[in-house]
Amino acid sequence: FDGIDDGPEKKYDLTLTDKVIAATGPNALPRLAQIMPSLIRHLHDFAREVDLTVDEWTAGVELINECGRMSDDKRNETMLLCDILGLETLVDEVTAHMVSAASASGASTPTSILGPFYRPNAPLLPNGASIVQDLTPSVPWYDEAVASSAYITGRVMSSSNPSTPIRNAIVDVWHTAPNGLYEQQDPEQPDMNLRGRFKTDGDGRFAFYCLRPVAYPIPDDGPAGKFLALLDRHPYRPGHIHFIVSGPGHRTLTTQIFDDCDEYITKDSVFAVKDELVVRFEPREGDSQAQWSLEYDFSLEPV
Ligand code: MBD
Ligand code: FE
Repeated sequence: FDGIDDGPEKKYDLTLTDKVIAATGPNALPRLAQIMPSLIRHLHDFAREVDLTVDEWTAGVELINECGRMSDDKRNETMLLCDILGLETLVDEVTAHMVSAASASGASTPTSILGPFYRPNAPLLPNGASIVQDLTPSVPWYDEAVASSAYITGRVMSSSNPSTPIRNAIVDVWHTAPNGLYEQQDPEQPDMNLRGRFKTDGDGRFAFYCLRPVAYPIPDDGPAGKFLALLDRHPYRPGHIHFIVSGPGHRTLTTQIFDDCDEYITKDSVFAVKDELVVRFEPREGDSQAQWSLEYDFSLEPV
């Protein structure tokens, strides 16, 4: 942006930055000794570049403090702050780049971010079961106007050449209710609602019932949401379903799939959409349990 003509180097004394970097001792944790000079340099350059004031710096500190105060095992506000700044997606991209550079096998399913709402130990269910724990249309979290049910099946494959099915892979899945809330955000939902783990059969196949995901706003009642509003940004994510897919001898895949009909598909507030992860739900005939179906295969990297 304009207003800065002669670059930060000329305007401010750089010896402070050098001093802070040089203060690291010889017994520092090696990875920290490697990365901190860069972090310090970028932080200092940032503050110089924008002429950061004490009030602005204090506001930043307070934002991070508020995020920490609000976080517990049900809500990770600091992660949400990283997400709206694109940092979780960037770190995912950097990691994927390192992995693919080291790999000799075929293309595996792209990763996407974990997000703040994963819970381990979702119920282990038989293939063909539903992760919807109570489909009575009277439950408060079920909005009949937007809810529709879906059957999702697919195979977990190895990206080895030739590609082979992985048996006993675990497909760990979670998504929001039609009211836009994950089960742990919503006292009305049963514990572990819309979460489940499925084990693949000998053909690498899994299958389950769920709901077709809807677009929803990330929690905007906290500091991350306030910050979005100050940036004049909307809080919506396109409808998505989260997965962690793991299989013996393979790299565990954290990813999400996205509904191609969603109006937010090109404007995800946390920047997690990738083309290969965009899916189309097809109308499902002759199944009283589901109006939509989706076939989606995952491809895991051998380790
Ligand atoms: C979500 O539901 C989510 O998946 C991510 C990555 C960030 C905020 C809310
Ligand atoms: Fe999510």
